[in-house]
Amino acid sequence: MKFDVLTIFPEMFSSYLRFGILGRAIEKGLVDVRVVNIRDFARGRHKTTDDRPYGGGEGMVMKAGPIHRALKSVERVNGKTHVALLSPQGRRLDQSIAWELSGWDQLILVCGRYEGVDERVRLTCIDSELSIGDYILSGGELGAMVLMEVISRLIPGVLGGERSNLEDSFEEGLLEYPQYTRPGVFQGKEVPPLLLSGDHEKIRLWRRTESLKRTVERRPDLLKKARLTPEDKMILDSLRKNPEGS
Ligand code: 4GY
Repeated sequence: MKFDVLTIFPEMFSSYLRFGILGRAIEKGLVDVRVVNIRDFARGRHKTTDDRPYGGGEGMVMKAGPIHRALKSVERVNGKTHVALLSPQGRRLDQSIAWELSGWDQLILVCGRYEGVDERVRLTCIDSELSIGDYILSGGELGAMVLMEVISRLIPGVLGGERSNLEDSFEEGLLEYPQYTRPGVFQGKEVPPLLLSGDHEKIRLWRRTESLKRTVERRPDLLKKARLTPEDKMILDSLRKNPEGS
């Protein structure tokens, strides 16, 4: 997967991209990220990338020309390229949209700032508008980082073989079960003794029950789309009778 990010703040990406799973994926060549400074395509003595809004009002609008020229400068890979603008007006990202986007060979991510980008950029250069959530950021950069991370994790080889995405219960539309590590007692709270029993079938069933319990309590909306097994349905039935889930 190739990502090209267009931004007026390219330095925001340099440290983030060096660390963690995404950093390693780049090192391994599984993911390629190029960051393009929109200002390099601005004109005039002041290299301005923004201007006052037609019709008046607060703030500034990103000019169409620099973004358009920056986009033209991006080399298109052999394959399918998709150009996305990060904005709260976009289609809201979730795990299934991430899977869909992972099918492209190249994603060009345009990061806006100020009050937004000139509408004609969206009309002439943008294939889709994407939002990472219903809140307002100061720019699209954090959205681009979230998107690159979420999509990279879906690429084969990016997560170590021992931890595939498919065992992630979130991938099935459920919340994760609680995790414990040493010490066995912390602030008077014990690790559930079952986890020390060595009975792997009992542990699997307990974890699945905890996942389902949490999802029912915190995110019942997720259950509608979740991929539930016959066993899950039995667990949910018994939780309805006994919500503590003994
Ligand atoms: N939410 N999801 C988001 C955002 C900031 C003005 C356009 C979001 O993706 N991006 O809030 N972006 C705005 C700021 C210009 C981007």
